[in-house]
Amino acid sequence: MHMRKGPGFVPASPWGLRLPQKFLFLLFLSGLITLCFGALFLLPHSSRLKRLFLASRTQQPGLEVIAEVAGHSPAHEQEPPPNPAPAAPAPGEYDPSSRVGPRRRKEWLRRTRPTGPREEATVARGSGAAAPRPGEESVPFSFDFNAFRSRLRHPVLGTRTDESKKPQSRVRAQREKIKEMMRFAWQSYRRYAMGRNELRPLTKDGYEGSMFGGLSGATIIDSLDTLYLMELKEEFQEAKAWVEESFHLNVSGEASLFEVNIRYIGGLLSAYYLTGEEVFRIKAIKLGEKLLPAFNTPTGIPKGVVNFKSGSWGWATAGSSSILAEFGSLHLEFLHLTELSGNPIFAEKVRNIRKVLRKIDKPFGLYPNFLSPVSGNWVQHHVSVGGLGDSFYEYLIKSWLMSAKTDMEAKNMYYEALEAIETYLLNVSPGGLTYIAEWRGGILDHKMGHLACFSGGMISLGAEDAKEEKRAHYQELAAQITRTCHESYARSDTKLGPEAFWFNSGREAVATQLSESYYILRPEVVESYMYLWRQTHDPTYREWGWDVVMALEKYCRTDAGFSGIQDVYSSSPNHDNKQQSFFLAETLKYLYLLFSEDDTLSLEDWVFNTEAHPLPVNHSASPSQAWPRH
Ligand code: DMJ
Repeated sequence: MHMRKGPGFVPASPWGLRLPQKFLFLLFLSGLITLCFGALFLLPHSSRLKRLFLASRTQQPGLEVIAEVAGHSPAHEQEPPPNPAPAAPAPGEYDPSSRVGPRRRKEWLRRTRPTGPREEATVARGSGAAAPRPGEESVPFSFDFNAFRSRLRHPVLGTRTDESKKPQSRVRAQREKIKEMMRFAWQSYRRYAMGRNELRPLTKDGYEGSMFGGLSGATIIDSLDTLYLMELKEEFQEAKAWVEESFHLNVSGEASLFEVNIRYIGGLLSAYYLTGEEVFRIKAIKLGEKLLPAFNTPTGIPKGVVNFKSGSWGWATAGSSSILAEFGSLHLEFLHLTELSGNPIFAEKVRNIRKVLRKIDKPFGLYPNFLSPVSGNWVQHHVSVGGLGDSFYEYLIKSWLMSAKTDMEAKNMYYEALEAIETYLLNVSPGGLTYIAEWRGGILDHKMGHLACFSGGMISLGAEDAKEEKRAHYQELAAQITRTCHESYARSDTKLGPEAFWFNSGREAVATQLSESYYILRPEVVESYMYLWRQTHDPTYREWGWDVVMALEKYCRTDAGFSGIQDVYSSSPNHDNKQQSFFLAETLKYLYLLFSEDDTLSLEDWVFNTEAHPLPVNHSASPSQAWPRH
């Protein structure tokens, strides 16, 4: 039918549409296009498509965010220094990098998001990572495990040259004995307390404790890397299966930020770096996210306790203070959480803590143990290298080492703090024992806690990077402090050391009251033996370590696991009925390493967090990259 042109009349389009209809159609079409693109960019599961579209132009998220946090522009600085030659795998050692070619190893891009589905599949295979099981949460970032492994200087478990040279050597037998102790501790736990936080060996059951906010399996997570190190393969698989199937993060209690970080996050991170199993990486990141509300304070200094349910940091206790060793011992793990997730927030949180500590006045250069997260001021002037302060200092020197010696700020803070400690806290007893006292506003308590005995190892570890004129001095200081800690063991009936020992009234390196005479399977003394052994190869440290092994066997071994004892000065001490998870994470691990070759978890490749979980040195660090540098 022919239409006549008249007012308000619009001719039909070639498809028979009139102008208003055409306009409406175009409007609808443009709406549809906008909707599609909106979905592409905004919906959470669109990342793969986004990569297809944007691959060539996007920045690598991990690098970008970490470099930004470090105060560097990431724009043109993504190529790391050439990787060192990949370490050859130890005989029989799992070596995921063997599945990939050299080109692939070289490519820094591999630590970033894959650029397409095919590559994604390759990365998953090449990384040796088990694909997440149905229903398992994943994180939208992939870490290039192969590239990381190829940068290590040594095979993870070492070359075991002592074994090939002297298969029946004494040191090997000693190591085997320690391995047997670990197997026994693990099997007892598994038998009586599997899934609980720790084992009670006398009552043959488990308990949860109040530090973990409803999380369970602390012993399992703490044991993973020790089982791996000792090649207790079946036991490792049991532990891993539990993490996969039963380690649930949907808990709602109040947890210690510090304890969850050093034991759970540290344990999961190490397990990931040792094995490349995705489940550990994913759970570490998810758990790390649950800790973030602790930082929502006026200063960003986290409170010690985080409520997993409300996410609050406990305003009800706003008057209370945060503890130096707690908020100062997050740095290593949180940098790795950013490294493995591509999410800068973890690194930002710990860098802010640094900033606050850097700015604040320090009495005589000392760091008091309590700080208000509200005002950012010290709450009282109590300084200690033992409990409340200890691992803050440890994390400074280890941050320096973990950054492949690029984090100058950590280095400077560490050596400045050590100078102040030496000036104001260090003493020599009339009997010639060197010790680090505790400082209360200028008055000294002439005592050392067992916890402070880690400092021999720390000072030894940091000695070689000190100013040249100080190096020998620090090495000697480390040896003297370790000797004092050994004395605290040697002067007891059990040859195990008390929780605290004094230098008063003619009594030296002994506890002065029953309430300080207990030993709860702590690691700090054998930790120092291990570091001193690696630095000096003085056989004394192995002898001292072996004395501890014998004492543990005699006084702490029960029918169903190891237990702490209530009085180290009694030749028939009562047990405390606790097999602490750090006994498996730390004490047995450090003992085992004391009787291992230096290239087993080499200190060139790994730093141990304060729960003895090995975290890798960032060998890809360069002036332009990821890790904080000043
Ligand atoms: C461990 O949980 C850690 O070493 C922490 O830093 C302090 N104490 C215990 C072991 O004694």
